[in-house]
Amino acid sequence: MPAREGFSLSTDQIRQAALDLDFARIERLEMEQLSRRYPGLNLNDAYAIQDEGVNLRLAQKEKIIGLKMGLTSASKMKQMGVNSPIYGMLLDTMQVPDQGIFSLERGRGIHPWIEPEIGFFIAQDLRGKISMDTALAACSGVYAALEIVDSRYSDFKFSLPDVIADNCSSCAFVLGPWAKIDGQKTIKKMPLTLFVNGEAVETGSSDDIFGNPARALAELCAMLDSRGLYLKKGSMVLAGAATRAVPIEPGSRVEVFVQGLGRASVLISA
Ligand code: OOG
Ligand code: MG
Repeated sequence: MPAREGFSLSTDQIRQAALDLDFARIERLEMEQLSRRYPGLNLNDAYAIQDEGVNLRLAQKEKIIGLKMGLTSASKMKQMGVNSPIYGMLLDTMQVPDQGIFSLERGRGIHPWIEPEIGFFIAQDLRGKISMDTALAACSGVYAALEIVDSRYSDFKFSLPDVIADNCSSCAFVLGPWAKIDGQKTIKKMPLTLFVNGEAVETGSSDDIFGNPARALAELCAMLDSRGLYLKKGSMVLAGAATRAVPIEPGSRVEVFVQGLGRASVLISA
């Protein structure tokens, strides 16, 4: 069958890749990077695999509640060895309540890591190439947030198309209490700290996220626009981790504190 324009994989291969990634997630088994199986794997293939994987979960009655940006900070790009922002989907089943429990036993997590983030609630549709101010004006709230990422690939190693196909390592997330947005100053240069069992393990600033987390939001709109998509009213958005991610262990309590914004925390159970 001739390849579709812009894709190196057939629709059958895209579906099989999505099924394999979903199996790895559900069974908590690492798998080989897709780019080893398909050396020509490109970004169109990768987002198509991501879409197909999300569709598999929608068929299981899970719901899309927002999007996440990833690899928007220098610390994360360096840690993962991938230098380009990516986006993935957040599903209702991924949300853990603030101060709630993330249980490794309930079929979640192969080798999960946790990272400090800033989240937004989008109150109006956002489309196309927009400024940071336009992006912020469409948000009604902002949150201190934690994201638990868990690559389905062996040793948490991947290329850019691999990680996109894997819904950007999405696993779980926690939003702290909602805070009102009051223009740029609400989210600018806020120092933040990631604590594990009360000990500060990573420190950074909100501006480590793409220069400003609102810029990550505007970039997300531009990336969606290039695929004919837009950010829908009522979505949650995670702007990307400000610092490196750290592995999580059962029995630990992880908290992010964002100065001027608030906290979010989670207990990790076996
Ligand atoms: C990919 C997802 C990156 C972030 O906030 O940078 C991400 C990964 O690190 O596994 O969520
Ligand atoms: Mg993240």
